[in-house]
Amino acid sequence: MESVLELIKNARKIIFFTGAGVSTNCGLPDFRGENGLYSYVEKKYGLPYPEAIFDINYFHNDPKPFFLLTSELLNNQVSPSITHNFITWLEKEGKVSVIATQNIDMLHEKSGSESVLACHGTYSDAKCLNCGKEYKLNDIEGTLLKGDIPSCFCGGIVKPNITFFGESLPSEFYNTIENPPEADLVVVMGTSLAVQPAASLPLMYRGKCPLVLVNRDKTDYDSYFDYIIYSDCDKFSKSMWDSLRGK
Ligand code: CNA
Repeated sequence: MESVLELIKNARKIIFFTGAGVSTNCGLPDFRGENGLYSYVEKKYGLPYPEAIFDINYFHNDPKPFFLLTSELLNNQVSPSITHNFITWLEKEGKVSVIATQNIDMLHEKSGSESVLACHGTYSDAKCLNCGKEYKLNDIEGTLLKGDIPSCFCGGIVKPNITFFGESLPSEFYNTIENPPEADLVVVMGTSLAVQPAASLPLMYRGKCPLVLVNRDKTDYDSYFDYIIYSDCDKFSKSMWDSLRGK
């Protein structure tokens, strides 16, 4: 912890890479952690396998489970966690280069962070799968909250611009991979690093600057990291934040 504190103290260009684990304390389940979505969605929504909830091929056959889950997520009024707020504070202190997140919950933005790269998109925009007409969350929010399927005036299904398994990530992600931002520290928090290509973003800094992992469970990429802290993200963030503010 002491070494990581020193790294954060001295850094001016931190890249954060976050996953569902930074939002579990806000009440949003992750995928693969204990009590994560994968432990119950199959049964709850009658899916053939848990990943079907975010699988584009399955969605084309039966979009209803995704919209039921969406209604659950959006009706759940959540606030940013200590970790989201800590990262925002570091950004205001001029220490952050990019906050790359795999999350679709928009909690980094809600906490006031600006340099957010939403690797898997968010609910803020949507598109008709038939005619391509673009929508804002406001246009379809009422329908989403009810768990209904939003439809375009052409009759097509309006799908929120979040990346499903089987879809390409947003162009901003690939632009970032091609032109990697400068970093003097990479901090990865609350992710199993199991979803590619998103997980390749922090790992490409291996050997270029120190890599720190803060996660409750082990990941398949632990050996890539210079420092690993098996901890709750908020516990880690609070301890760092208190020390940096001299509390
Ligand atoms: P994951 O595979 O479920 O991994 C989450 C990791 O976080 C696990 O290794 C847990 O051990 C760890 N974890 C859980 N809670 C904490 C905590 N409080 N402190 C520290 N570690 C914790 O999820 P990933 O993000 O790695 O997988 C990427 C998917 C998940 C992305 O496509 C997301 O869109 C998707 N997802 C997002 C959300 C969200 O937006 N909040 C929720 C669920 C899934």
